[in-house]
Amino acid sequence: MADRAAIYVQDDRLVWAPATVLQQSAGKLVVKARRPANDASLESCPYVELQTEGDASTLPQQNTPAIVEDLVSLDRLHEASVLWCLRERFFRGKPYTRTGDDIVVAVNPFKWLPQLYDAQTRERYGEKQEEAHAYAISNRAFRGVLDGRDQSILVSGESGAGKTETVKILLRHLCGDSSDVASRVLDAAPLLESFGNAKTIRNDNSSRFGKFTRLRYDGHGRLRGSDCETYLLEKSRVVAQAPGERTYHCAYGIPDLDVAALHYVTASQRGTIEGLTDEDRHSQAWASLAKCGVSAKDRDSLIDMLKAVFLLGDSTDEAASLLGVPADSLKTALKERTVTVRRETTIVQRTPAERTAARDALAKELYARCFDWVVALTNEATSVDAWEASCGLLDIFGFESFPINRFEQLCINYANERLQEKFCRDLFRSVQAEYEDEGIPFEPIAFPDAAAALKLLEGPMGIVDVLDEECARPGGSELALVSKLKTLHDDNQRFYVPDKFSANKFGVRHYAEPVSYTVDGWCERNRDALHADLVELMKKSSVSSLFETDDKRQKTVASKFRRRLKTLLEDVSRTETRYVRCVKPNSEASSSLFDAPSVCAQLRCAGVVAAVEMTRAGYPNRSGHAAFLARYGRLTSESDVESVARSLLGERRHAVGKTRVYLGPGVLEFLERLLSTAHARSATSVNTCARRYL
Ligand code: AD9
Ligand code: MG
Repeated sequence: MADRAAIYVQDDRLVWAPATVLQQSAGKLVVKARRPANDASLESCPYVELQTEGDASTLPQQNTPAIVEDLVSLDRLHEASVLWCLRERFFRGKPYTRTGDDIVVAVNPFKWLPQLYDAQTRERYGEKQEEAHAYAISNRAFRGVLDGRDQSILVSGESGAGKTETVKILLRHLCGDSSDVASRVLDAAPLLESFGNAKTIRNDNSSRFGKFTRLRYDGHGRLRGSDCETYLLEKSRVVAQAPGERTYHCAYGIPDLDVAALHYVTASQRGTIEGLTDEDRHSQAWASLAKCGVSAKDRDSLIDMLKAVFLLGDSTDEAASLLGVPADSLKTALKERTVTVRRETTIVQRTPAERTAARDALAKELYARCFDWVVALTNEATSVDAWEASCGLLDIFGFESFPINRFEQLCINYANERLQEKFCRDLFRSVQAEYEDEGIPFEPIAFPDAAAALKLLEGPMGIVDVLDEECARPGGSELALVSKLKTLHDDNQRFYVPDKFSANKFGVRHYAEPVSYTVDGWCERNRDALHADLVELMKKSSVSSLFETDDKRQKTVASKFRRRLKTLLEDVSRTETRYVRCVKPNSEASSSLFDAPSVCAQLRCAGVVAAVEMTRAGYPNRSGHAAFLARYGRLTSESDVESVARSLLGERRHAVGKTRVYLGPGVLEFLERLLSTAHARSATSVNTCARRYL
């Protein structure tokens, strides 16, 4: 039977299920669909017979082979084949799949596969690239470093998809032998995790900040040091956590403090983590501090500061004493605020709610500065003045879309919009390069245009600008933000109004999907300013050094983020860039569940299918010369690939490259029809068949 009978049919659980056609007549299609037995979520019914309407030739066809190391080598390319390939690899303990040389898709295996990461495997990827692996990416980056070219690897994916673990895997590979520098660089990771990670409902070890680590090498490819930048630490977690979540890991290891009994942490009292105990995590973190060269004195100050942060919710007196300020001064600064209008100073009493807010703001700010301090300490411990080439590793929050999306989601999605634009640009270039290598004409391909989205987000009078304006304007408000955006961006196709009746919402059509944002509290989140009285008090405290550089006219969160994102992208654009797209196979952290609808949605968000489609824009199918000749050569009397293609395809869209034959839309199906007709009428001359279809 010809292959065209092997297709994918739509399926609720699998999204696409492989099926074979049993019968096809007058718009009716009977297929036998396979229900794979390896998936714990599916009942053990290996085959089902389905009857649907439609035509088998319009459904995605299966590939031979269906399981490949490189998605680009699938001869029939569509979402179904990508999904099926990733799924089968997941169940075979192969979490990595390539998309060309510079993109790896990593499906979180949710169990440690030691054979994938042993010294032998690491070595192997040092010499030649075999199976798809994260090491193939780090290896290529390292080769670039050896040639003196700066590199970066951008790791993305949703929460729990495995970004942080992947970055650690890459880091270990890139750090090479166990030198002193390497161990200092590697020790910094658990330390930052202790201060910046926490248990959330999605991930027991969720990073609540973005991180860009640059490894610095000398001219011989020897690691010399590193440098780390962090983005948008989630401060709100310090004072409250959602049910089932916990505060930052480090809080549970503060000596002499029963953190679970405190006001700021009680919500998550029962939130324990399986696996690493808090003691383990803590002994590691404090040990890393010492290894990073932090003095006992600095360590004690850090502990006092952390204690003060978490005690603020319960005992202002104790917090004040730990911070080295008089308790009365702290109480006053929380109770009252000084307002200066036209050089006249008055004291305004805060309402009880405002007092709580001021106290929480102080706790959050102190924690954020503790975190920055830890980052600075690790940077000092690994800093280096001179280097020949760098390799940057970005572990950044993936695209987010929840039932309610707030300011944080806007920032995250804004970052993803920029990164996606870079991803598409790089991809475009790689497609162009492939066509050049193959010696076939490059025709411009559809390129998702991010300009309108970026204009809306970061352009003049875009969301960031208007939000800043509302934050600066006396009487500015979130409702005014929405109404101004409606007026200013009415004609931008990336902007939309999700709900005519809610004045506190606006929508952005992101590259992944439209997201409706709820603006309540955005002005405060964006200003994120500690009142001047509290800043002044902190400048007199034992942690004054952390407040020295405070600028009164501090920038807003959104505009700071815009500036830093711009710098990040400028830095990255000066490097050779590779990508790891992490995918979460299920929300239960199970190594035997593959939630196809969710994976499919993630692939869309990560632009994986779009990437493969773009690679194939002009020519959706391709085949190596030998495979093409072996399959279709018998349909003609010709023997070389060009003549076979010309005689079978005539004017139909195709191109013969140096190593591959590229086929335009519908051309593969046409060839397959020729083949099956030839089979059916093996007695008839093939040329007659060909003429019938031409
Ligand atoms: V978040 O956005 O910070 O919430 P990440 O960083 O994407 O998220 P993380 O790397 O923390 O996810 O991975 C989540 C969990 O998946 C880990 O704690 C591991 O238990 C598991 N994981 C991830 N990658 C691997 C792997 N390569 N092998 C085994 C893994 N387990
Ligand atoms: Mg993480």
